[in-house]
Amino acid sequence: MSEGHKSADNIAEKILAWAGEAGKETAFDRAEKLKACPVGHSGACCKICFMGPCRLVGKNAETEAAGVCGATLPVVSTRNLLRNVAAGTAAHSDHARDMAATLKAVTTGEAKDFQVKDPGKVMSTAQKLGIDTQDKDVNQVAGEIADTYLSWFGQQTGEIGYPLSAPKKRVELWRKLGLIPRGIDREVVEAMHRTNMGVDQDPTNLLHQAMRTSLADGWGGSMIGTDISDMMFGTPSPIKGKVSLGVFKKNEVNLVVHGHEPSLAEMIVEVIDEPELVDYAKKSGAEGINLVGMCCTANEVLMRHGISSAGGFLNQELGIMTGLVEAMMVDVQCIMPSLAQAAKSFHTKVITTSPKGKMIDALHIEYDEHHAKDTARNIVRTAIDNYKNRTSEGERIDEETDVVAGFSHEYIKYMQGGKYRGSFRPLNDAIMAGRIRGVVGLVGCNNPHVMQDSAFNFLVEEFIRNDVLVVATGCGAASYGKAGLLTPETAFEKAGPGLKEVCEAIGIPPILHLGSCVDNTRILTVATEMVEEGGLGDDISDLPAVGIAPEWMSEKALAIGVYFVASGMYVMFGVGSPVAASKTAQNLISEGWEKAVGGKLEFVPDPQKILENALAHIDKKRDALKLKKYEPGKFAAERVLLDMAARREIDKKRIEAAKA
Ligand code: MSK
Repeated sequence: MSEGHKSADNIAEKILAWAGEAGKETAFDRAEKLKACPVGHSGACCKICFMGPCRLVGKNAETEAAGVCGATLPVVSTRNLLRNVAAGTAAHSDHARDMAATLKAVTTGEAKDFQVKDPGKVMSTAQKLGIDTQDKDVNQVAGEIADTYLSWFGQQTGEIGYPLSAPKKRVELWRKLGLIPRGIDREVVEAMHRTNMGVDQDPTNLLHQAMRTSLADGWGGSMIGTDISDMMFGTPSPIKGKVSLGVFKKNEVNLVVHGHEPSLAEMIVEVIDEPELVDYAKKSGAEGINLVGMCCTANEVLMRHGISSAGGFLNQELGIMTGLVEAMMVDVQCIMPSLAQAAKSFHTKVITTSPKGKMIDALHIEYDEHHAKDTARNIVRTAIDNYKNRTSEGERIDEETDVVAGFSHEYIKYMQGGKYRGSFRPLNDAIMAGRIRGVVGLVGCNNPHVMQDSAFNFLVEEFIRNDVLVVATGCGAASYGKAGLLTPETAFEKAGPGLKEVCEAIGIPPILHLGSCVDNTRILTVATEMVEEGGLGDDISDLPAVGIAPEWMSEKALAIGVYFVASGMYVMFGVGSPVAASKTAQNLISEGWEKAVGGKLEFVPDPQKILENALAHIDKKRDALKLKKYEPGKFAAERVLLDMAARREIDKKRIEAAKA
């Protein structure tokens, strides 16, 4: 961490300075005080049974019995990693299960406050799932989709459906290796069983299950979560918004929606402008009600409604420390347990809403999809009632940054060819010609052991300067937003000549905000479409593309990283490695996985090294595809804008492919 600075987010820095003077503690302070235990941090601690915890630190732990039971270090570290991946998969997939239950309840009329807002997405999803839509209305089809999804959780044998939409070669490889998940819950449960004391003792076998479990996330739970959100709340398209800790309004009731599942937040968006609630706020002395997002719920409501975001994971305590937050509604995942404590010195009410996520000292208003708007109104009123309790305590900064978000994969395709001829051809052509060097998914969490946003912002600027298109999700996307990098104008100043030219021609910024952490699956879909468009190989592993999570902290991030690897991608994580203690484990997830599935996972704490590795990998993939060597400003051929004949040719090929 650079001396004296905890964050590259200027407003966060100012609030942290105020908190330091006011004696308020944050995760940034606790991260400095609580040095991580080096044994656990490096994956050498086993606490699976009560003969331990065992520290596998002996000089021969790599090869000889080192735990009381005789476990070696590679067994313990890969077992820990598998458990992490299972937990991350469980989180995303349980989110998806709730969404599927809500979708089903919408179609049966039991969740009257919701509707299916994107019938087009329902029909395209049905087509992807092989559901017959003839003579059926949208509701009926959506009901069958929900049934299909719900069946995938408890499925015991066979294959869940979404992985089959990956490129053909990838599906064949997965089949050959037995990696297609049999059922989402089954893979998580089996991961827990295998890592129980005395079951799977083979690091390669444990890591095989890590890949299969992660695929139940990326091509299962997370993909379901994204698709249902699009069906029910609308598929995102570019929209303007603001991201910053300065988005709270001094004369209005500030209500924050924080967490991950978008259903209740969507209901709050729907009721927030109801005249009775606005009048109620005015009667309470406020000028209005200001809805603000935090973390991934922020990404969901920003992408669909342009609701302002207060930033990512590490901004949650700082939001409260502005003293301007009347209520912070939370649901599941990435909610700091410190929130209710932090809120105690202010007037903020922390409101938990999920029966799965309660917090001592928080107010609990349980969300029920059957009475969703009533729950939402209750929460808004609770925030309004609390306005009168606001004091002058806190650090308030007026500063907002404009962003453009909302790049669903459907929109990315649309913007390259229009409604009827959406295509990935222009992007593929630009990569083939060397205008765009490659694509990087620069995603993931913040971690107070890294100066907040510093690795993200360094890397994103370097990538676009090097003509690499960046796709972003989660807290990474919030980081670029706060830094002013998500507007086409600002980023165009920083993009390399080829990327700039393509972005101007297509009308996109060089950093595309794709959504929340479940929306990383949009990147899988984009990668699949790029492969299927032709010219960049026949598998995801052929693409000049890299996945990076430079400031990661969550088990969900590990599940995401592993599903990208299993899908054929080179993935790098910053911060440090959870298997650092074991050379064998490190080799198995890098060289071992690369040999097996074409993707590899590496932990590279130095952002400069991440950059070098990523560019070298992109260039290596370009060479393998026999593409023109990337040289800034020198392109292989004149730019070919799609004329009608070219578009017809693409359509013809697509129709032929569909018939085949
Ligand atoms: S919120 S999982 S800190 S991206 Fe999705 Fe951010 Fe990571 Fe949570």
